Amino acid sequence: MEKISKLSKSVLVFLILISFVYAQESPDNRDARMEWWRQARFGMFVHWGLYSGLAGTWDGKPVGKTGGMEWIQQRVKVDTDTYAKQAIPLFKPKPNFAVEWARLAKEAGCKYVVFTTKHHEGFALHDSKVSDYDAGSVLNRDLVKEIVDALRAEGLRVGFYHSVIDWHHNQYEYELSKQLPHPLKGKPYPEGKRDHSKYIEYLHAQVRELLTQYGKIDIMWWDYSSQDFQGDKAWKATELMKMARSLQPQIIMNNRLYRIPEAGWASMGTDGYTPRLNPKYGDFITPEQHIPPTGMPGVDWETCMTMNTTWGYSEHDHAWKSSKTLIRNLIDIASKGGNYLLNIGPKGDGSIPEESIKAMRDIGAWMKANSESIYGTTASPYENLKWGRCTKKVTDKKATLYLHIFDYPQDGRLIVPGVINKDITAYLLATGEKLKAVNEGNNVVVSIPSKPLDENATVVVLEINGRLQLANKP
Ligand code: FHN
Repeated sequence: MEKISKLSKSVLVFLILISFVYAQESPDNRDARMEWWRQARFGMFVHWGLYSGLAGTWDGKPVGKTGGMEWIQQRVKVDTDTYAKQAIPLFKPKPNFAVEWARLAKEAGCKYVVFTTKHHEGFALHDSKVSDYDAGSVLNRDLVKEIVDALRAEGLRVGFYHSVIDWHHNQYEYELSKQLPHPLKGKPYPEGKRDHSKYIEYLHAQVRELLTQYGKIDIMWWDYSSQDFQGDKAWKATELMKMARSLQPQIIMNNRLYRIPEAGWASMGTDGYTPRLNPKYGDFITPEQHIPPTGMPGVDWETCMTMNTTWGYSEHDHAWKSSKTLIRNLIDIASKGGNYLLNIGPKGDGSIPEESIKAMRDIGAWMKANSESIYGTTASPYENLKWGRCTKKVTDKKATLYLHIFDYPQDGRLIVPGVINKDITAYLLATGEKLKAVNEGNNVVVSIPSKPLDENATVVVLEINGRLQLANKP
């Protein structure tokens, strides 16, 4: 048998490897990869960078009371040198800041944390070999490593938010897009001309650093593209995603390298999503500051949301959502089959605003008693319910409905519409207290205590032996 030369053998191995990595992922393999994320339902978002130390203040004056203060450089329209001179002295991460983040996320019941490795300002939180605008060069610290280690110590999954927009890089051709923001837009390039392909090389090099130096990364949260600047033209997106998958085969990525309908986008609005997603453009769509009115069967989605009105810390923004609102958002989103990525914006030293700590602890207290009605559930069988929301777990032997009561029926009768099964039991999730449940026509009526157990949401469990049978269900 003719001897195969050493060279052709290694070429053969390489081709097999590449074809394996790039082979279309089967739906079953994709489901297996997405499983933990779909079960998780709840994650913590963290926006933290040089903007955090500025805290919404520039030259001693508030830049604004609402809106994203992580955009402060864009709002005051200054170049990076001017911006960094004011921002860097105020960015002083204290020791063990990340341990506080991880413990709070755990206490709140989050299963994953997505944090900014680099936001639009372009300052990298890791120790980058391809930049001197990074934590390694400026602080002699690798903040990404500190955060990743803290998250793993609490058993949390690790997600990198990475901005493809970069206001600092001197080859980033901001005039190529009318829709993406840049502090210098409208002004000529300070260096005369730029070569965006050099920026793309830099972008890919930093992503490679992030996906090779910090162990297993679970999520890549790209941010963001516009209709006039996206995909391969803007970021060599196909190559970037292929690289990410080859370095981290189990990684889950969002849809924000693109802004086309096939990637789940209908407009430039952050609520401008459309319920469709070709897996080649990402694994989940990303409604922002917005909960879709109904579920999106067959599409993985995650609503990301601030607790006040800014992603990055602002000392002037006091428009905090109540804990009840945040808890009900989590329930509402889970009842529609989505995930909730709730944001905190730590200060320049890494400490978390008191209001965010309280909110996360309130959520954690509710989750301590009721998380079974969130984790691992699927969307409600109902379009809507007068008194609240429903999540469900279905096996081949039984269906469990988790009935989250927002508007507590004063007559003590919780009407569960359309359930015609007879073999049913009901109880309060938090205490296990059994409740009377009877069939009345095509409904089940559960007798509930006169007062809500939990003002945020009292959860009644309705266990149905056998297959769930709903009247008028097609
Ligand atoms: O411009 C960013 C914004 O600062 C923030 O990071 C959000 C979070 O999803 N994403 C972009 C706006 O859609």
